Amino acid sequence: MTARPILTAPDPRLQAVSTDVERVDDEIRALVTDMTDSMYAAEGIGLAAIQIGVAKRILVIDLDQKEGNKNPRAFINPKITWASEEMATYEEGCLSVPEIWDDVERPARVKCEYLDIDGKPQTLEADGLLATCLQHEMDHLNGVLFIDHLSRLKKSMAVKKLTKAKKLQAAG
Ligand code: K1U
Ligand code: ZN
Repeated sequence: MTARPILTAPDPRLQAVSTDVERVDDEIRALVTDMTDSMYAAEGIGLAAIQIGVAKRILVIDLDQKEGNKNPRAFINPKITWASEEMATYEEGCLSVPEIWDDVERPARVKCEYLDIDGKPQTLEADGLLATCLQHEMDHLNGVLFIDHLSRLKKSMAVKKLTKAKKLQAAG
């Protein structure tokens, strides 16, 4: 299918709160394929629909992409139903926040309910990088970026860097 361009911050569309998918049909499955292609083209391990400008509650994740394998998973209307009190810190990056990486602390384990690509309800208990990636992508569905979890100073430095990069890009 098609790898679509990925929105980068600061773009107001990334702050949108995405809405639930009403029916998992062929149109949604085609969107999931485009999302997966876009994630692979950008060499990411996750992507939320809003990152390609579609405000629907869909995310794709493939942790095996790091090793060059393909094992994509789609999560439609995902909900975190439980989060551990134990926290874990990972250095996070984001395809919509290019060239910025920083430590973010989040619950170490989560339980998640979602619809799969066939519209069937599924549950998943995740830990490690999968738990972090799920929470990072779920944040996108609520208009939140990982830099929103950083200190005010670190976030404003990141926004300045991103704004400058966009200006340079626009100047050609
Ligand atoms: O933009 C995104 O939401 C995807 C993001 C997911 C993520 C990464 C790290 C921690 C939490 C969430 C990325 O995929 S950034 C690129 C990346 O992590 C990566 C790419 C190639 C090899 C290894 C890592
Ligand atoms: Zn991201």
